[in-house]
Amino acid sequence: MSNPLYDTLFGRHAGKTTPFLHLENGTSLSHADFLARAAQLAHAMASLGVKPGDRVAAQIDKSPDALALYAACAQAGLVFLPLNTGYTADEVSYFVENSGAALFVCQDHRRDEMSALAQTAGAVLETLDQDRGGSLAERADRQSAEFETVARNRDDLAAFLYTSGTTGRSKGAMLTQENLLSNAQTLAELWQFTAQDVLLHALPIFHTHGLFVAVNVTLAAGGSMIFLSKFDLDFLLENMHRATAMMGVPTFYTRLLEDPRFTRDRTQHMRVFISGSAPLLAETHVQFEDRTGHRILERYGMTETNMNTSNPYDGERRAGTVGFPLPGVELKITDPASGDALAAGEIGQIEVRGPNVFKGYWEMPEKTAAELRENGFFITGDLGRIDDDGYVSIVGRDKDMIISGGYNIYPKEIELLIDDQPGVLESAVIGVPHPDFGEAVLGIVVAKPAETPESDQILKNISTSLARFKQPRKLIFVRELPRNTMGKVQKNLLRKEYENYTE
Ligand code: MLC
Ligand code: AMP
Repeated sequence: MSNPLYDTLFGRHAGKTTPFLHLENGTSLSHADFLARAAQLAHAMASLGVKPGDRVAAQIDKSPDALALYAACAQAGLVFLPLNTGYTADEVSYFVENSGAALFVCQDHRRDEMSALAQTAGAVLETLDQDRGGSLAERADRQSAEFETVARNRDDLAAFLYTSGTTGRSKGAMLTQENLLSNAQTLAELWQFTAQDVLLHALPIFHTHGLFVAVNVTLAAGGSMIFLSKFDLDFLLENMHRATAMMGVPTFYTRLLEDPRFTRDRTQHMRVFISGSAPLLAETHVQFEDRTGHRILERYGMTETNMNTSNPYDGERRAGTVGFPLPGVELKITDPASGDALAAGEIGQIEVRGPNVFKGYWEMPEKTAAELRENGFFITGDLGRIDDDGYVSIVGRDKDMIISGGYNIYPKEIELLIDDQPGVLESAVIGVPHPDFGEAVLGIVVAKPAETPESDQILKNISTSLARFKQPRKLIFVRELPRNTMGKVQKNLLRKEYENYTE
């Protein structure tokens, strides 16, 4: 009986007493101890009646136990559904309910806040905290450290990741074992990861980048990770000499560059710095090389597809591009209107096909059909071009989306909430340049005639429904929104008008 994802990423490290996770407190956890914990968590979930194929939603802090929960889901044949810890209960209730999760694991201090939504959704509620705290951890402590791996096929679902949409409703992207495994193996080989690698892991583990790229690639190669609970500049600087590789969003690299302590000496032990999730400015690329001698390796991916392209490990890492399609991944540029492939050099929508591309959106056949063609090509919503040498560049987005510090924010979701506020006629939410996060969220609001809604009150009202990172930094009141002849709000004009807006 086999379970390709578990066997390949986790099971084959059974019995290894070498460190897998180097923790902030100076201790480390071996592969064997990590797997024993995963087995205990798998038993704990089974004892709660969770069965193979069930979804397990988890909104928990980053910790060895949080990662072991992912391994436990793989071993028990459960579909892992990690959630951003910044989400409010309002946001979480949709995910738990929509996914039909059998189990919802939350932070211990939020148990009361989450109990009603778990009950409404019919999910068992358990808690998990750092340092092996919480009800699920306590239950796991009493279990056997060996669990019989549940048989799975490569085509079985391994994870759901929710991604918001331009209509404001989040969609559950269904990822199979094959999606995750093929991508991890391809990337590990391409980026030449080995068992000697030590990855500086400062990303959250509730998104593709931190979990399926950083963790899976390390596991596929048998390496280890310096596992930070969150991004911590001082810790990164002090510990970089122990690492060989780092993965981060562009904000990680701009923050490092802003610090004079970040010197060539500190990066001597490093083999590779990888960036993705948001555009890396060519200027950052150049500054980084000037300071350290390293050329950042930029790659491009998304929730629905894992990684699609990467700059080469050996060969020219070209600033401002995301490199070549990964082995096994087809990428073409098409005309958004006709769907026909465009010639090299022309700008159009990026479409991708390969073993990395997801199964579709959970219980949303129309949305799946609109974005995932019958021939297997997925319409990414990104606009790009391929140059004569085959390098892919992303030049914009066909979808209305803001990327702030690597987090995706869909304006529609915020506009719907603002428009609902007393005294508001309508609104447009845009991304404006931000020195740290790349883009920041700005709300442009039109009041109803003769009404004067208060900016602070609106922001306060929407804060209960919206994660902090999605909340507009400011609201600007205008008499009307610019519209084209079709009546569509011209966000490009608003972005231009407020491009120099600073907080
Ligand atoms: C935190 N804040 C943000 C923010 N992160 N605001 C906007 N955008 C963000 N990304 C806000 C907090 O709400 C808080 O607000 C204040 O900033 C400080 O919070 P913090 O927790 O101290 O922030 P910090 O730890 O510095 O976080 C910044 C960050 C983090 C860049 C380290 O956002 C991060 O880890 N980003 C990575 C995102 C990621 O993994 N993306 C991958 C998606 S997968 P206030 O007002 O309360 O002080 C994907 C596919 C692919 O896209 O290709 O990879
Ligand atoms: P997500 O929906 O969180 O998976 O985010 C995926 C989106 O992030 C992609 O569709 C792109 O718009 C963007 N993205 C990821 N990597 C890059 C990159 N290297 N350069 C520019 N945009 C990127």
